Amino acid sequence: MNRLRFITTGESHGKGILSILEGMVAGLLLDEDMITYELKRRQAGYGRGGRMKIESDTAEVLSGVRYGYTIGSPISIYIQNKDWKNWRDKMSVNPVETTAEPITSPRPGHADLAGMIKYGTGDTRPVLERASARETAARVAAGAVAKKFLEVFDITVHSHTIGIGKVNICGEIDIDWQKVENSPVRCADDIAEKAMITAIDEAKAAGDTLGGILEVVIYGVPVGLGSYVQWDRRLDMRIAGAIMSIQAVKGVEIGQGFALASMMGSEAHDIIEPDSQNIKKKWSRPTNNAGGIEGGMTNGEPVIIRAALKPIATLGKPLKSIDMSTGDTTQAHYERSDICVVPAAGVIGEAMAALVLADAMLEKFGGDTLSEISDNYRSYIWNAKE
Ligand code: EPS
Repeated sequence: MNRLRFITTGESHGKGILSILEGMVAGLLLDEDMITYELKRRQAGYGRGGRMKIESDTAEVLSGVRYGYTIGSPISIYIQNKDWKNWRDKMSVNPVETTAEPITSPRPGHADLAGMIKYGTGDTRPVLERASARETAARVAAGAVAKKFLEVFDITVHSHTIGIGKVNICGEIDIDWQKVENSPVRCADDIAEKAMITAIDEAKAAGDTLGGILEVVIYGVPVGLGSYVQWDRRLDMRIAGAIMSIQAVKGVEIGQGFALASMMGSEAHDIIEPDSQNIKKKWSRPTNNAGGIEGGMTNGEPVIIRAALKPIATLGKPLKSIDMSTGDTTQAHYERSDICVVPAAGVIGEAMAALVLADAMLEKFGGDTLSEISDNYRSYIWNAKE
């Protein structure tokens, strides 16, 4: 990212996780409850394991905010791991007399195997603790700040579930975002929702797991964020990288993505029509196959991002693996896990997309205070109308 930077720290069963976001303007209204609200959204979702009954993620802002407003310095947000009390010995920072048995049978599809070799651990525990999607709570915390910032410019970020396993929503549906928020699988299609829940129940009963597809939709994005002038300024590349970095994501599309490959040019591209009714701009686009991005820049249409998640790598009926200490065939390691995390991944996708868009807004409109960037934004929008 060019103007914003953020990193996360923490292990899944350590004391807690921390997010540090730097580059946010001063003067943004922000409090802990706003961030906690997003954390709760990430924790919900049908298909989660026992861990979510233990955790009740709450944001504690350690720095960067005073009297309810950002002050321009790094914003650090701490989220306590309630489960830590059960892991004090296994995850002790200080040396202990009796260390935990090493876990030596890597799970296919997980970071276990490569991580053990790369970091020379001889044990998957240190690997899985950080590779865990628990880390995404810290991303959502940083993303909550980015979402709050975007809201000032009437940019809103949503997500919904398009598919879980083999169940997909039927074609184009008018998305009722409130309904999505109330759905246990974050799906606005009633029929698909029921089938998704059944699919999760069946996977659980079979000791198996499920992936799926989520979609992030962003409204109110101004024309011209990102640029075509250099590969690393292209906004679609920046969005794709950020979304791909989410644990278990194996594919990312913008707009119609892969489906565009089999269309004729005449059906793929979104025609431009005059629009005299629209006071903000002179044109309209009856379709949005491009997903709001053309030439690496936003084109003023909603930005639409899809991500495909592979099924969780921890299976109740573990897959074949080897014991890395002996080389003998064995079963992969199993410990408590989720069955399906597609609904949660939607909220994480929102956070990552919001961070990239906030960065692109800061890059385009600059400034160190909210009023400075707002002035620049207004002047651009005003001039673009002429
Ligand atoms: C995860 C395994 C499960 C998930 C966890 C990610 O945790 P545990 O091993 O404690 O049962 O619930 O996700 C979270 C804790 C979370 O907050 O999303 C894994 O192995 O990646």
